Formats: sequence, C-alpha cells, structure tokens
Amino acid sequence: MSTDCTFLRAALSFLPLVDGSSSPTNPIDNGPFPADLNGSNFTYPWPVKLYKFQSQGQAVEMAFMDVPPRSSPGSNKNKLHKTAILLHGKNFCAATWRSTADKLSAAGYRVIMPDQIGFCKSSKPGHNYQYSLQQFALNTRGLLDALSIGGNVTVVGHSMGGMLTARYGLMYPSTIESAVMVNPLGLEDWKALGVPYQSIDASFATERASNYTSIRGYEQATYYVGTWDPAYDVWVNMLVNIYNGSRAVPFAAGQARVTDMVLTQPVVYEFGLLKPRTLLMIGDKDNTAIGKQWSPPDVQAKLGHYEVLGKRAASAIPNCTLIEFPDLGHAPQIQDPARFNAALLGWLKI
Ligand SMILES: *[C@@H]1O[C@H](CO)[C@@H](O)[C@H](O)[C@H]1NC(C)=O
Ligand SMILES: *[C@@H]1O[C@H](CO)[C@@H](O)[C@H](O)[C@H]1NC(C)=O
Ligand SMILES: *[C@@H]1O[C@H](CO)[C@@H](O)[C@H](O)[C@H]1NC(C)=O
Ligand SMILES: *[C@@H]1O[C@H](CO)[C@@H](O)[C@H](O)[C@H]1NC(C)=O
Ligand SMILES: *[C@@H]1O[C@H](CO)[C@@H](O)[C@H](O)[C@H]1NC(C)=O
Ligand SMILES: CC(=O)N[C@H]1CO[C@H](CO)[C@@H](O)[C@@H]1O
Repeated sequence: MSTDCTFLRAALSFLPLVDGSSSPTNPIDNGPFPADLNGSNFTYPWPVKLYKFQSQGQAVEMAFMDVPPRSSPGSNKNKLHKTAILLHGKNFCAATWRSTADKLSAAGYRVIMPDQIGFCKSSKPGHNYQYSLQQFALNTRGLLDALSIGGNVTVVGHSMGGMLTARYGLMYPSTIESAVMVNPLGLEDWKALGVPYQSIDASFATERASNYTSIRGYEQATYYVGTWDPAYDVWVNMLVNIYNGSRAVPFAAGQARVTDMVLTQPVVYEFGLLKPRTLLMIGDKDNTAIGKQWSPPDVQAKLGHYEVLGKRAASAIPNCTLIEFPDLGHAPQIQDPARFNAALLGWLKI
C-alpha cells in the first residue's frame, strides 16, 4: 500500500513538469537561461534549472543542477536510486562539486546541487534578505519538496555548506539517510574564543575589494596548504567574475551578511542532538576561522586547528565516523579528488 501511494505521488509530480515552465503549481523552470544568470557567467557542467519561490516578501530563484544516476544501483533492479544533495561553501558554487557529482552519478545516485540564495547563479537580494542557516535549510528542503524527494537523502556539505548540513540535520532528521560534512565551518564558536564583532558594512567593504589576487592569496593559505596548482585557477576566476559581474553589489552585500551569519549562528553546541549517521571528512591542514583576519594575534593563535577540531566534533556527534586527510587543507575534494571521492564512496558503501 505504501508502494502504491509513493507511486501515485511520483506519477502526479510529473504532470506539471510537462511544458518545463514555471507556474504556481510547478516552481521548477528548466530554462534554458542566458550565460549570465543572476550575475554569474560561469559555464556549469550540467544544465541549470531554477526553483522559483516566495521568501521574505519577495520572489526569488535558486539555481540548481539535477544529475540523473548513470548506473543501476546494484543487482536489485527494483531498488530505487539513491539521492544526494551537495551543498557548496561560501567561496564556492554548485559547479565546484563537478568531480564528486560525477562519481556519485556513476555510482547510481541522482545528484542535486543548489546555489544558495545570494550565491552564484541564484537571486541576489543583497541587503534585503535575512540570511540564516535555518532559512537556507528551509530553502533547500523546499527545493527537494518541489522535486518530490521526500526523504532518504544523502546530504553532503562543504565549508559553509557543512555547517548548513548540521543545521539541516537538526531541522529535518527524518529525511536524511546519511550526512557528510567536509571541512565544515562552525566546529568552534569563534566569537566565544574572542573574535571581535565586525559590522556588516566593514565586511561589505572587504567583499567589494575582492579581486583575483586577494581571493587566490586567501585560498592558497587556507585551502591548499600554501601550494598552488593551475587547476585551482578556474574556481578563483569563477568567483572573480561574480565579484566583477552584473550583480556585483548585491552579491557583495549578501556575502557580507553570510559572514555575519556564520559568525553569529553557531551549531557546535547542538552536535550532540544530531540524529543522522554522519561522516566528518577533515583536511587537517585547514586553518579556516571566521574573523581570524580581524582578530588580535593571541586570538588568531587559538583558532582553526582542524587536527584537533575534527576529533572533538566526531566525539560530540552521536553516530559519526571521522576520516582525516593529514596533508590536505580546507577543500580536499578539489585538492585531491581521487582520494576524497574514494573515501566518500567507501563510507557510503557503494
Ligand atoms: C565571464 O566574464 C568574464 C569577465 O567579463 C570574462 O573574462 C569571461 O570570459 C566570461 N566567461 C564566460 C564563460 O563567458
Ligand atoms: C525511504 O526508504 C524506505 C526504505 O526503502 C522506504 O520505506 C521509505 O518510504 C522511504 N521514504 C521516503 C520519504 O522516500
Ligand atoms: C587586489 O586587492 C588587493 C587587496 O585587496 C589590493 O592590494 C590590490 O591592489 C588589488 N589589485 C588589483 C589589480 O586591483
Ligand atoms: C570590474 O573590473 C573593472 C576593472 O577592474 C572595473 O573597472 C569595474 O568597475 C568592475 N565592475 C564591477 C561590476 O565591479
Ligand atoms: C548509526 O546509524 C546507522 C544507520 O542509520 C545505524 O544502523 C546504527 O545503528 C547507528 N549507530 C549508532 C551507534 O547509533
Ligand atoms: C533577482 C534577479 O535578478 N533574479 C533573476 C535571476 O535570473 C532569472 C532568469 O534570468 C530572472 O528571471 C530573475 O529576475
């Protein structure tokens, strides 16, 4: 009986999708869209769609990719394909998940990759939006609802997206099959460790001054253990083109408010309440800490010790496996995709 209901719901969900356009009953717009979509002209590896909805008194669009599974999920032909949703970090976009999405798709997963509101190819409401991890989790859940994906989802989040995965896991535990956090933000409460508050206006000024040199310098020191591979340039240029694009000002405003969001909305105190089976993947050489740049040296020295933070978080989260990469930094999925993907797929048992 539950099979019949599921089938009926799945069948009905196809009806409004027929013409591929958005309507009140179908918030998914399949495009095609212009190369410059909401201020990002970066070419994504799979077709971009828009989830259109009302939020905080305005119409907004969340861009996303929806990659079908490329192989059968094992010998049982009747077994449903699994679904994974991949959540990007603050200096990343959905497209940064290219290699991981490719591997998951080949392993039988349907892979959804959204850009959060304010980011990349999604709407840029700028200062006119209250950015919270709860709001992002709600928007993400809304996207899955619009795609009729009720549950059994593997949620994978990196950096800010890892912090969002924790919040999402606290809000919607019954919809998650597995949670994966990759060098997540929020393994410590930076303000409690002494990071002074920085105004949104000051963060906005910093965001507006971002350019290739400043972004590359930050990523080299934080993400890649001081090294640089020309292959990393593509992800710097993806950002530079948004900072310098047609929605540059509202983008910078949103990024400033996102900095405020991650600084003021800790998840670390709630790790003990997380229900899903969780994988924590940590490049130990990461040293990311929000506000480190504007903190005094004695505070700076206390922050961002991932070789300690990973183990501490893994013991606080009830059902958690820790995989450490002793030699990698903040973005192991970019620095060593082969090793990262093998570890991830190994844990997912596929
Ligand atoms: C995006 O815009 C930048 C700056 O105008 C340009 O250099 C780059 O070639 C564009 N990229 C694409 C894919 O159109
Ligand atoms: C999740 O998977 C289980 C086992 O296959 C199934 O019984 C259940 O209906 C699924 N839940 C949702 C919301 O898809
Ligand atoms: C880039 O930004 C840095 C620091 O934010 C600044 O010193 C430098 O002059 C800028 N470079 C260019 C080419 O604008
Ligand atoms: C893009 O960069 C150029 C050259 O630095 C600058 O003159 C222009 O104002 C920038 N555009 C935006 C939208 O930031
Ligand atoms: C962890 O989660 C898995 C999958 O839901 C479950 O089978 C296992 O019993 C859980 N282990 C603990 C210690 O809760
Ligand atoms: C806020 C904003 O500019 N949204 C735009 C995002 O891109 C879509 C597709 O081009 C537009 O319809 C929205 O107006």
